[in-house]
Amino acid sequence: MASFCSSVSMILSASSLIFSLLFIFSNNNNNCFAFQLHEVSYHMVNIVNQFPHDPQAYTEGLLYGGNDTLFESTGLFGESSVRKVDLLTGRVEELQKMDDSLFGEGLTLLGERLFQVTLSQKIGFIYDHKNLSRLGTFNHEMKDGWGLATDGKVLFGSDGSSTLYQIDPQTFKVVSKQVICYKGQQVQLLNELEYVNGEIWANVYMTDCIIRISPNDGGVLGWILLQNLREELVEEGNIGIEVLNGIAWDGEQNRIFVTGKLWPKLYEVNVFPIKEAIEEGVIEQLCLPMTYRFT
Ligand SMILES: *[C@@H]1O[C@H](CO)[C@@H](O)[C@H](O)[C@H]1NC(C)=O
Ligand SMILES: *[C@@H]1O[C@H](CO)[C@@H](O)[C@H](O)[C@H]1NC(C)=O
Ligand SMILES: [Ca+2]
Repeated sequence: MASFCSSVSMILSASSLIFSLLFIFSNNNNNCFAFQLHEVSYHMVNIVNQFPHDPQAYTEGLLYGGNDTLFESTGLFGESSVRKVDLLTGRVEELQKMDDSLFGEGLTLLGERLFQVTLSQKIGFIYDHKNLSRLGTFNHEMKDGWGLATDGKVLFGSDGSSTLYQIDPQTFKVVSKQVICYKGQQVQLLNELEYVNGEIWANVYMTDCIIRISPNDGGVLGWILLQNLREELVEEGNIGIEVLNGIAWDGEQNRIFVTGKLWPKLYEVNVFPIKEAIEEGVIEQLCLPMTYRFT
């Protein structure tokens, strides 16, 4: 009887704890559960290789197209373009300049076609991957056009919010969407995307962090901290560089490439686990600049 009572009271206290946690987080009105779906891991990078990158390229989309070739989308009004770039030399082999009224954003390659979204508009463009000639346009249902990636079936999209979208590549309708949360807080400003070995990786705008997301349930798998790259560029005297943005995955050779807006270099990086425990609040400080705080 005593054990029955204590287990009931344990259940009651456990459920009231869960209730109060849910209350705290729903009070924040942020659609986040208090618990994590996955054990979150933390990684850093070291540099395996570095390649030249056009320091005028305001990188908004990046992907690997095989045969040491990258595809890149650049932004800014009057400067936007889609490019085919030689990895080793950074040489721009093909360039399709966009209309001055357009701001290029996320880019992905599905089959032989490149899909690109644009800032502040619902319009996207489709290009032939060989010669970058424009094949058509589409309209999407996201609030804005920031990042794009694909697993070869659906398009994954971001719009600067905490939502990761899955989009039908034929109809461009949103087929599902997930709010991405870390420790009960929305991860806002999801930007450039990459599908990497069954995961979605996203640059968080204005940070040197990449978040790893499970496309199955929207749960956070981990964080990759890349502060060392921009620090190195600044130490080398590159004062005009902007934020980290642009992840490309070579699935054949399992290589990860990253760059940033106006960065003179593109890095191949090795991602490795951080040995030390991550102190409370560090990830929030480094990776969640827009977090709503309970103060
Ligand atoms: C790979 O790139 C090289 C150099 O640009 C080119 O000569 C070659 O034809 C390409 N191969 C394929 C399969 O596209
Ligand atoms: C680009 O390639 C496509 C498909 O191969 C072809 O139909 C089109 O004529 C080419 N455009 C130019 C400008 O070469
Ligand atoms: Ca990418």
